[in-house]
Amino acid sequence: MNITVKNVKLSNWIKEVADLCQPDNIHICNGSREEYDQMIETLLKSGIAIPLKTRPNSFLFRSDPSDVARVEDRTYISTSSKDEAGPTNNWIDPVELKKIMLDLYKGCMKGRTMYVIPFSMGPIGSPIAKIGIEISDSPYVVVNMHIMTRVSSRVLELLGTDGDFIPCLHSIGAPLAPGQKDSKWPCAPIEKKYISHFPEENLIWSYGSGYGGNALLGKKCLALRIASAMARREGWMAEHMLILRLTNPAGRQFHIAAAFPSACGKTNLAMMQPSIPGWKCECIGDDIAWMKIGPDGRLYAINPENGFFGVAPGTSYNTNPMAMDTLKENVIFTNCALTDDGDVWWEGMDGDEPKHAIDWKGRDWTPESTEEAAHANARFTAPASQCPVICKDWEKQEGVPIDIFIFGGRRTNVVPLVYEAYNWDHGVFLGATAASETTAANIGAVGNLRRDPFAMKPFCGYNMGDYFRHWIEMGKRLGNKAPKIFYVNWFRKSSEGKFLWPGFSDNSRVLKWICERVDGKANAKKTSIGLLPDEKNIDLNGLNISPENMKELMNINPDEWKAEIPDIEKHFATFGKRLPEELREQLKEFKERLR
Ligand code: GTP
Ligand code: SPV
Ligand code: MN
Repeated sequence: MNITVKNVKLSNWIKEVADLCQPDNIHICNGSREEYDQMIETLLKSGIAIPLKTRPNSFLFRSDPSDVARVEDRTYISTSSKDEAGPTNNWIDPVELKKIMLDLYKGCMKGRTMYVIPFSMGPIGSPIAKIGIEISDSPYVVVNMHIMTRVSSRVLELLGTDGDFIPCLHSIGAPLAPGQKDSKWPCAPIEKKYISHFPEENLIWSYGSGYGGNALLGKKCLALRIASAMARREGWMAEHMLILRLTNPAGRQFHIAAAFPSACGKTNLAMMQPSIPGWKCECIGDDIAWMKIGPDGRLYAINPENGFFGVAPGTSYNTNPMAMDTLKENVIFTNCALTDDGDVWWEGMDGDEPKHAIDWKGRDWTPESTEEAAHANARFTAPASQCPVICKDWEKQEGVPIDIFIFGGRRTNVVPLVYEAYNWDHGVFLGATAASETTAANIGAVGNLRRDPFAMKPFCGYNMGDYFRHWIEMGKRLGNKAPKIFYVNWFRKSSEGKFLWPGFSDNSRVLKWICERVDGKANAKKTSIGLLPDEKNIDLNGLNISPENMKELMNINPDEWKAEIPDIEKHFATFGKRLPEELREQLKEFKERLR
């Protein structure tokens, strides 16, 4: 195969991978509309993509039932010493892991085309953007990368002959023998899946899965795991955070970055339309924030992505109208149900359930069916530019100045609707001890409470103890310009198992209190866990919520919090000497306040 690319490192790498994986063809992607259309055409012909009648240029894909989410158990941070990866990551020695994976990669692209995808995380050419090249044998990955990142031949031009990039090697791990019929969603069995990161050499190797964060390597692999390790070396931050701009009735802008674990409400909050009059919310990003200290000493955030890979179930005009309006055209849907009139459907969509549909496994479905029509981790891939409330500054090179950090998660009980950290170090303590119930965004049990510090447990590319230290140090550098830190929980339930808080657009009521705190206009009371609003401080105008519910939402039960302590101690102990002294001190003070 005669492939010419100017960049020496890239040209050598392409040759090396081709020799190893032995594809039938090589295709260098240019990111054009024609290329996208052509790929879709091929996917349609083979019956892998299903065209939707009601949404122009939109298609449904169904994955293999074994390949429906990220695989944290098969995700590795491969540093030369285990200690560098830390207690929250899976680790295999890089030499050993590479040996295992080289064996798997050998001939793995036989019968397939190898796509070389040049992409930029962040606007092309921006000083904070990072260039990646993904090599993949999945056309589904190519079309998704087109939406989620900036794929362009301009990226190759920018690289020149000697520019550097992050190599991201991906194979679905399903070579085809001559004449062998392909399956609709080829992938490798779970024990052969590896999502591997070599942060010491900025390298990503993924094998065996075609789904989401396992395969679209610009997202979690590059923009979080590799980027977080780079960020710590270089003094910036790569976080699992949405970014939004909230404007109050007086016209003052607040920029908020919020970290919630997977499937815990980032996309919804990022596009939220306030239910309180006069407040305006605009979306800058829904999943990842890269932040640097600017010349004025404040922290500036950019969204390195180009699209949304959002959770479909639960998305409706009622809950997230701006997402629904984003999904009218040019969308890839994965593992949603197909209605008889050729549209997608999922649980929680507006209106009545369809009387009949084809479920995500391709079987007939009716409301009487015992299984869900759409998989709980069914997703949409849509261009960010299509969001009606995308902020005009969302691609601004210097980013937006962050005023507020919010941490949170899914807690059925214990954790109140909102509280404020006493100071930066206390805020870092709240982030470091955050716990949340697991969701369908990862393969594994759902609803299990686990510590998910800063919503980064699955995404931190180095020792989490050092990551805590990095947060402490960023606070020192930011000084009085540091964002204020808050903690929220939209998911507290009553004893009958119903959500106590309406959530969604009404979360604006909580954000309003947060902004007023930052503005020095709202009161708060000191409690053992942090600063809580007085009940009358949360604007409940026009909201039909009982005083009992509000009371329960704000309730702090000291016994329940005391019961958290042993688990926090156990969690902290896993970091040994790497746990910053400041956090040990915070835990001590917390225990004293609880006494
Ligand atoms: P990832 O893309 O996996 O990182 O998820 P995410 O954090 O962006 O979560 P997303 O906004 O997609 O929400 C996940 C699920 O939680 C959806 O089913 C939402 O409908 C639901 N959800 C989001 N916000 C709220 C809320 O305020 N209240 C309630 N009850 N549910 C919510
Ligand atoms: C998440 O799980 O946090 C996601 C989806 O945003 S994935 O891209 O699969 O990681
Ligand atoms: Mn996410």
